[in-house]
Amino acid sequence: SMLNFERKYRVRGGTLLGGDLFDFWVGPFYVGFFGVTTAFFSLLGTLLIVWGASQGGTWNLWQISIAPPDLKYGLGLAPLMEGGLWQLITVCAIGAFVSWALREVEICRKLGIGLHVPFGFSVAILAYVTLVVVRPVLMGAWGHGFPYGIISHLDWVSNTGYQYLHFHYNPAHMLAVSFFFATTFALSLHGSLILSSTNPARGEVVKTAEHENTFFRDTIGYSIGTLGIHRLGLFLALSAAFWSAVCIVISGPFWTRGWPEWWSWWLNLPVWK
Ligand code: BCL
Ligand code: UQ2
Repeated sequence: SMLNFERKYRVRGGTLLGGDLFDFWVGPFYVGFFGVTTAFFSLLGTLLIVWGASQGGTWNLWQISIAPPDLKYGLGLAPLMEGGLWQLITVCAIGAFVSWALREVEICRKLGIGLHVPFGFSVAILAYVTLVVVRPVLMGAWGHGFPYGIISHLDWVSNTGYQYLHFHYNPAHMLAVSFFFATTFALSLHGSLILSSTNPARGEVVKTAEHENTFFRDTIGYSIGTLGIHRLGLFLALSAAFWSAVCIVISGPFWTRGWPEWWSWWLNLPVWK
C-alpha cells in the first residue's frame, strides 16, 4: 500500500492546526485535523441529504431535491422541513470543502511544494459560495440559493437565466464560457502533444520537449513551452471559475433587468450620435 519511496516523504509537521495530534496516516490517506473535519462534515451532510430525500416523496434519483427556504424567511433560519435542512446541508458542504482545501495546504507544506492546488480548489469553492451565500445575502434571502437535486438545479439555472431574458448577453458569462472552452482546448492540445511524443512509432525512441516545441513552431510559429502550457492551463481554468462567480453575483445584486438591455451602453455611445 506504500511505495518504498513514499516513506521518505511521510514527514512530521507542516500542520496548521492540531499540532502532532492528528498528524498521521490511515492506509494511503493523510488525516490531520482537517481530515477529521472533512470526514465529519461530509458524513453529516450526506446523512442529512439521504434523510431529506427520505422525506421528499420520491427515490427517483433524478427527482430527489432539497430546496432552499421560501423567500419569506429572508436571511433567517427556516424550519427544518421548509429549507432548514438546505441551510444545514449548505453549512456542511462549505465545512467539508474548506476542510478539504486546508488539508491540501497541510500536505503541500509537508512536501515543501507550492500552494497552487489548494489555491485552484479555493476558486471552485468561491464559485459555490457565491451561489449559495454571497448572492443570497446580497439579495436578502436564502431562497435565492439553488436547490440540491439533479433536475431541480438544472431548472433553477434555466429559470434564473430566463429571469434576465437571455443569459448569453451577460458579459461576465461570455468571459466564463470562453475561458471554459479555451481550457478544454488548451488541455486537448497539451494532452495530445504529450501522448504523441511519448508514443512514437514502433521501434522509435520516446521524444522530448525539443520535439514538442518544434511541432508547434513548425505548425503555428510559436511554442509556449512545457512550463508555459501549465501556467496557461491554470490561468484559463481559474479564470473560468472566477468569471462564473462574477456572472452570477452581478445578476440581481447589480443588474436586475434583461442582460440584452445592458448592452444599450454600447448603442448609446456618443460616437454613433
Ligand atoms: Mg450558463 C452558470 C456555461 C448557457 C444561465 N454557465 C454557468 C457557469 C458556466 C456556464 C460558465 C457554470 C460553471 C461554474 O459556475 O463553475 N451556460 C454555460 C454554457 C452555456 C450556457 C457553456 C451554453 O449555452 C453553451 N446559461 C446558459 C443559458 C442560461 C444560463 C443561456 C440558462 C437559460 N448559467 C446560467 C446561470 C448560471 C450559469 C443562471 C450560473 O449560476 C452558473 C454560474 O456561473 O455559477 C457560478 C464553477 C464551479 C462550481 C460552482 C463547482 C464547485 C465545486 C465544489 C467546490 C466542490 C464539489 C465537490 C463535490 C460535491 C464532491 C463530489 C464527490 C466526488 C464525486 C467523490
Ligand atoms: C506548447 C508546449 C507544450 C504544450 C502545448 C503547446 C512545448 C508540452 C499545447 C502549444 C500551446 C500554445 C501554442 C498555446 C495555445 C493557446 C491557447 C489560448 C489555447 O507550445 O510547449 O508543452 O503542451
